[in-house]
Amino acid sequence: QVSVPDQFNAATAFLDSNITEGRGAKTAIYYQGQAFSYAQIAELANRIGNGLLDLGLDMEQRVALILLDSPQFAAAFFGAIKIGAVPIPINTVLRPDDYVYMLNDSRARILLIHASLWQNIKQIRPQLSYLRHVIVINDTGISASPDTRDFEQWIGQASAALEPVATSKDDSAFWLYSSGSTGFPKGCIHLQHDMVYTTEYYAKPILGLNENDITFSAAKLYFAYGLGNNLYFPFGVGASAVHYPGRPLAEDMFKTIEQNRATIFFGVPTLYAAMLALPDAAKRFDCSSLRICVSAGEALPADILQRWEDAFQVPILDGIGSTEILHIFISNRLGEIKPGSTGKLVPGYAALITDEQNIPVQQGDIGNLLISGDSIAASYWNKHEKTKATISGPWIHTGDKYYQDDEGYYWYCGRTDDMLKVGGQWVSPIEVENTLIGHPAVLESAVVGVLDNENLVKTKAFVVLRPGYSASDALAEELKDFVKSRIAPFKYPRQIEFRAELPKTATGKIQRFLLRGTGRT
Ligand code: 3SK
Repeated sequence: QVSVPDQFNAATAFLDSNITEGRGAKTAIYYQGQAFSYAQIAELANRIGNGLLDLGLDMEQRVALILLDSPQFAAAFFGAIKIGAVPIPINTVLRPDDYVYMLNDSRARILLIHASLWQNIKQIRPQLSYLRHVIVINDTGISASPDTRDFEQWIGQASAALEPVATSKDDSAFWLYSSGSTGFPKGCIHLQHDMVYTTEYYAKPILGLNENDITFSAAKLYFAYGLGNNLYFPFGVGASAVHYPGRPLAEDMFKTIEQNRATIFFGVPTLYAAMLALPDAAKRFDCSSLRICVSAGEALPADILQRWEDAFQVPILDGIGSTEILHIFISNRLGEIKPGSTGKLVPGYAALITDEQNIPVQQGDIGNLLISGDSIAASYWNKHEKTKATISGPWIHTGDKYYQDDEGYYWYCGRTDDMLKVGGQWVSPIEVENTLIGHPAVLESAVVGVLDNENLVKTKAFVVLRPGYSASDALAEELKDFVKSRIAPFKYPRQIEFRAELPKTATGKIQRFLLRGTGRT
């Protein structure tokens, strides 16, 4: 049983404990050929915490982090928590409108941002009603605006000594934004004790994570998945993490594993497929340091798992987590992998599979998956109705359809809403449709998920053109670029099919299920 004392500060437990337990000189983070010790990260966290206090940030006030994976990210996250403020790691590849929403919804007072991302925010700065200070981490030589502060100067003026604030185990620690099929993203409020729960129940027993490990996560730290994989899990056991600030391209992943002798690699199915597609990867790259790989974000097809194991002799543990639950709650285990299944319940969590009346179904029948466990977000910020619809008592509706087989393994069967997981990231078909309709050639569209040759979900748009426009490959490419330029680029439809009309019910509702079967590439 995991027990967290009433007075508890997660920065003390996950960062400073490494100093008090004698690991100050140990490498906490490998970053671009350099090693940063726990003592260096702890000192940087203290300076950032003091810098935030100097700017007047109070307990519970939010500080937004639009940062690349880096030692500064780690230090900013824990430095904020140490003073009882609330860091919000935010996706670095969103569109300006998304940032306006999240920064205003959260009322973040301070923003820490990497210089390469500042251009996105600069243009919307006048719309950010609550933001008081912007601190730019500038290792690029790009000169920041006069209305921002330089990170190095700012921390240079701050003290390196900082006592943690006496937060309670149930104080807010950090937020993460989660997106749904409709409406705005929802700020999930995670509490000081949540990271302890996922570390004790998933990272230690399922992954056997220990201080000899070197973690490397392709999933970025601003995702719940990456935050655990590559920050608070390794810090929670005194291991080392490899932070990679760039795009997770297949070849670079292999090189990073090889150069840093990573022992655990965390990816998503699309990336594993891309890594397998590199010719002679197993001969060209030395992955012998890996003892385990992990996949989440979308269901891992059995074929990808098998091919990976054959090529690299390392198992992939597939699991499912959510931003709301913070990390993986159903997972395969070493020596007990059932290819194609999500695995069994992680200790510390309970599951229910129910019908539309909320009555548990018979084992083997498909239903809606509910989970209980003490890492679930306390609520959605400022979204009372959404909170009530999602969290009831100890249970949270995951929005996933599952069945459990007679050996206790869970099998993913799709979503209860229309949301799609593409390359490990949520895509709302409705948002893509609403974007396409903004193009002058588009009369109407329907976006669905279709399986590619690797059994991975890709978005496909069926488009009816306005009179005067004719279908062509060039127009299809133009529509893809149009979507990329309007919403986060990863949401663009990978295939576009022009149709004279879309299948509809008598009342005019698009029959998406008739389109879903028509996409395999
Ligand atoms: O996408 C997932 O399966 C996941 C895994 C761990 C943590 C968070 C998420 C969303």
